[in-house]
Amino acid sequence: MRIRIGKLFESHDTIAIVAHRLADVDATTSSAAIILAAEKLGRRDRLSLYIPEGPSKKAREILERYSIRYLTEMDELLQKKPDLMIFLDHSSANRIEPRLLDYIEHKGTKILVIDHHPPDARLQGIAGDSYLVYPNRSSTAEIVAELLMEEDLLTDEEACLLIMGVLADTKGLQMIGCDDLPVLHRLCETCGIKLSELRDLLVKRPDYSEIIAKMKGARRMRILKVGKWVIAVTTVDSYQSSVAQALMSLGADLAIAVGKKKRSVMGNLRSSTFFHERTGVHTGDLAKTIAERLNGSGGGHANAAAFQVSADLGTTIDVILDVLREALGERLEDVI
Ligand SMILES: [Mn+2]
Repeated sequence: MRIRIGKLFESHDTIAIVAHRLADVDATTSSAAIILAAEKLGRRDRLSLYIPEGPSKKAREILERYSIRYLTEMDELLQKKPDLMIFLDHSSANRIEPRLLDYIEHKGTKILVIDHHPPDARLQGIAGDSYLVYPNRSSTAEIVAELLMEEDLLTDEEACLLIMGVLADTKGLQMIGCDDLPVLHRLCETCGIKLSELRDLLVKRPDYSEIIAKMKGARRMRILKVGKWVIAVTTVDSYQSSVAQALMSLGADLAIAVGKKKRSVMGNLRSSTFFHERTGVHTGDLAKTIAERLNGSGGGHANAAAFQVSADLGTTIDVILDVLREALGERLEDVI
């Protein structure tokens, strides 16, 4: 489907851009660039931006820098009676609130999906042919960039914003693909600010409490050896996910951080791709098994997973060690 942003502004009275909940930098910069382009066409007052639960921290800073306001309450959005809703970076209809989906279906509101994730069947059904999805692109920002370029709406302001979207979704270009390069090149030329400077804007200093949690996690770490694999297990009451990640950066093949939260124990697991490929151990399966044995819930991906159980810390760690022993089929040795 051929979509022209300028035409959309002309043919709709009120347009709502809908980012996913807790919008990340990609979703936010994509939205902001469309809003700034609308401003140049004198149509900014027709556009509103809706971010359920508000944007993530970094994304909020970006919106503040560009003085872009956003709505966080669905009722405020519906009061504006948008006749077009543009969904950015959603990937799945599950990320859209059910009440909003009902509203769209009931009112027959037109929608447009712009995304780099392949849409699920439901989202595709809702969008009909009104979606612009390029799964070979690493960010939604690039797709928005192309839309704006086609109509000469891309100035340095939008270009710099959209580069931040690309940087965020490619881990600072580590995950960039060949298909992304031509757009990135044009964005870069138009923006005129060095990529390294834009990348610095996205780096956030962790909170003091997060830094301390990581340090404590390292201090309390138990180091286990299974054959040639190194497993780190530690206890911290908060930031288990960042702590497990920090232990991975120290060199663990598998890292587990657990801690008490009210009456339950939360745990986070991380492993390297190499460990998963060689051992077949899937952290999501480990988390699920641990949870099953301790009346909790758990699961996740091959290299990152989490669980929450109703047990004390000591019992949880014993179960973790049992589950690891079974999964690896070998004795765990403490490294002192
Ligand atoms: Mn994205």
